Amino acid sequence: MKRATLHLAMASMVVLALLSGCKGSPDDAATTDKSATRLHGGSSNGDFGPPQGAPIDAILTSPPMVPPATGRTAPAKVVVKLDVVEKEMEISEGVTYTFWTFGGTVPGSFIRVRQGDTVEFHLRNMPESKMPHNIDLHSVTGPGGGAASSFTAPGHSSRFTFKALNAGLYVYHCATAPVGMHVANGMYGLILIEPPEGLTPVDKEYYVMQGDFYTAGKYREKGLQPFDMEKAIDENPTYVLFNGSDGALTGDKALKANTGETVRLFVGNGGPNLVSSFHVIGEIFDKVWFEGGTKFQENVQTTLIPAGGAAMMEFHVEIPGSYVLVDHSLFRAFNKGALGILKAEGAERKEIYSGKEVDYVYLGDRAQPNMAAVASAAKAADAGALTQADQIEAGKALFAGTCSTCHQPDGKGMAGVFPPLAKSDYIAADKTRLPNVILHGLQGPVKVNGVDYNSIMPPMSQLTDDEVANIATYILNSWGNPGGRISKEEAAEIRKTKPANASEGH
Ligand code: HEC
Ligand SMILES: [Cu+2]
Repeated sequence: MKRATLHLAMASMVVLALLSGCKGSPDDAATTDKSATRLHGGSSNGDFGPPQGAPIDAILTSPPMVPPATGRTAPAKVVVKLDVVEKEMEISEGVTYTFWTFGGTVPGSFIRVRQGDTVEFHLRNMPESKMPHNIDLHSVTGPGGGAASSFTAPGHSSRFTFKALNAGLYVYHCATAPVGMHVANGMYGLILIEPPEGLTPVDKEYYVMQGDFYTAGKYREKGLQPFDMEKAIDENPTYVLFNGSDGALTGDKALKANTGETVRLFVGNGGPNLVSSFHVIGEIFDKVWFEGGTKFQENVQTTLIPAGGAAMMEFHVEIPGSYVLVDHSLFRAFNKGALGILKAEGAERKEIYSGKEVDYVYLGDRAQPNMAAVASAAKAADAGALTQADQIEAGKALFAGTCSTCHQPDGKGMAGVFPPLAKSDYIAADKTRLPNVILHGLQGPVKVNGVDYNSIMPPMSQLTDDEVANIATYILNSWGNPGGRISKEEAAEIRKTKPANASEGH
């Protein structure tokens, strides 16, 4: 593009700065080291002329990975080929959902180009698809963001071209009616339009995207779960997730970094309904490019990411350990799945932080390496072949997250506060007391093994009937308790009747 115009723009900004006479305002501070970015800001400054050289095939990555920097200094023609794939995947251990995806993952493939690039977009809808789909990229200047020109029936492919005039981090999503449903099924992802000078190199870059999901069954209710339109309209999600599944970023799949490194997160929010209060427990964002735009804010604890919006953030990692990514609307994090881990390795720095892992306190059951036992018990139950041993294995994993915080991993409780479950005469007197207490809680005086307690246990009615049955069966067969078994049908019956000593909550 014409250098003269650029220089003019530059000159007029200098004049403006001089005229306003302000110096060192936070606004200035935020832009000085990247002033070039601002000069290229706005779509009228983003056309650097026709593409140069041979067309380039875009490198697309699946979450949580991010394609490498374009490393280019001139505008290019970039060819993006994205496939729409409808497929059944796990939304949680033992729970599946028919996702509609861009590139076979939720969120869809990450696309990275440079401002001024001409993007030739090919959208292919797999022949196996049942629905037509299209794509609206928020980075497109033009009506519909590409939606009308990309409407693609199953087994077809469409093509359209746009010039990336504005730098920034943008959401793309399907915009086929009913749009909310296509988005709720996972049809969204991120496209980064690098500023012409590129982004400052960092050690690690990751791609994380939040979304809310609406299933007919409860949270973690096993089996293939259909979409629930009523819940979606009421904006009452069953799951709120990072990267499309409960546990997509925990256990072995946690994000990784080393101390001394700078991590950059590209975080989007597909919605369709919720706004995210994105936070990393134990870190402070050194910089946040809020709303995915050009300016950054510094020293931020929690950043708001609107539905259909994004943010870019950087932080330097000083201390090894687990950092927990959450939506700080906390019931979403701990009861609907909006939780991920960044695991940092390296040497301790006691002068900054004294140590002692807090994973467990925050994570509960997600601190477990895997919940495979829970999934295999669910499968066995479906097949009508659930054994007591399956139930005990599954119950053990669930107990670790749900009950052990108070009753302790060895079931011995805590003197004067939490009664023991180990060799409990209260449990031995009537095995149905277990599912009863789990589902309805317990309050008021209770005597266990000759010791009086008078406290409150909250009801754990968020657990499914299977889960209640498995935890109860595990406890009955552990630590000197009398043995026996609770079935999911018994749990379902007990759920319906509320005893007099139930505690508040439901
Ligand atoms: C937040 C702490 C807490 C959690 C979590 C918790 N309990 Fe309790 N539990 C208590 C307290 C406190 C009591 C005593 C209530 C009272 O004094 O009336 C209790 C009592 C009980 C009792 C009856 C007394 C006994 O020791 O036999 C059982 C059985 C029991 N809990 C099982 C469970 C199971 C199973 C879980 C996990 C699903 C669980 N609890 C989770 C705090 C907790
Ligand atoms: Cu669609």
